[in-house]
Amino acid sequence: MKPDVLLMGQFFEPKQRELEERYRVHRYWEAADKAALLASLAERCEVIVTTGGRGVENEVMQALPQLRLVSCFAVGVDAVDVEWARARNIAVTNTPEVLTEDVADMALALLLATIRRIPYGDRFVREGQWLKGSMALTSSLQGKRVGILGLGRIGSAIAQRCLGFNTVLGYSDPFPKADVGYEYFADPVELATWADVLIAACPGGPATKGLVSRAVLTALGPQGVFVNIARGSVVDEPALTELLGSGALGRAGLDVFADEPRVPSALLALENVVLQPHQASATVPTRTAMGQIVLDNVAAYFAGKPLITQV
Ligand code: 8YV
Repeated sequence: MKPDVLLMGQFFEPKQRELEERYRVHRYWEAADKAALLASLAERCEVIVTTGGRGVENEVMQALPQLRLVSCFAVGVDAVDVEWARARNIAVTNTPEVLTEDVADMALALLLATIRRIPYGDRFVREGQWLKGSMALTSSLQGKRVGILGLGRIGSAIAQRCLGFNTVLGYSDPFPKADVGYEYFADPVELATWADVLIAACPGGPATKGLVSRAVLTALGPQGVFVNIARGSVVDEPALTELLGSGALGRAGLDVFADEPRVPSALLALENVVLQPHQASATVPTRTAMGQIVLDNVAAYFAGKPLITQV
């Protein structure tokens, strides 16, 4: 009989289909009686598959005493209590590396779209405003001081791209990197004071919750640009919205939000924001590769082999 897998939420359809062909997959979100589903699986379900946005509650993991693996379709596993799972001999895997380049591309796309007002220019043409005159001049990315919050794989890839725009790089990270020539700032407020542009590329979770605080955003200032491709949780979203609305912060390019897919109406109303629906890794090749890693981790587990990407 096929092994049982509890699936917490939908992921890349072709790879979800493969999962459902190989295993006896139970769709948690479709269960009319979720407690009954968990009770029926308690003695035999060893694997959960989930996504970065859905995660899995500790109560669900607790209800499955045989659980040994949570395979997460995401590099960010902040929606899974990894320490709680680890303490109960439950491995958690993610999908690193394969999404780095697309996420870094989205950071630069958002940055350029925000600084050069690309969406506004598109509307300007479509709405016939060009017939009445030229669009206002914008700022330029060239020569700007770019501060990166979190110089991990994605932050480093973003930095590489920024160098191509003749920018000057600075960063803040819990761990200074000996092998980079960028200016280091231990304090995000100091980084924001120095920078023209601040890009959040740090992991989500309790350690970075509200890291981009009102003080950081205020330090970035009225000409400052904030880009977030990390997690909505890393920024004080109400402060961000207020400061953008008052002009105390210049512009923002946002791919992630505190309560996805819901975005505060006050943020939606602002013209100095470019918004994306958490699209950074959402390309066919990257989502295919992420889905394959999810499947490979599940297959490795059931084959008694080492996991591919345990966090
Ligand atoms: C995920 C992401 O696809 O990898 C991550 O951490 O944020 C995305 O690439 C998303 O979280 C899926 O829910």
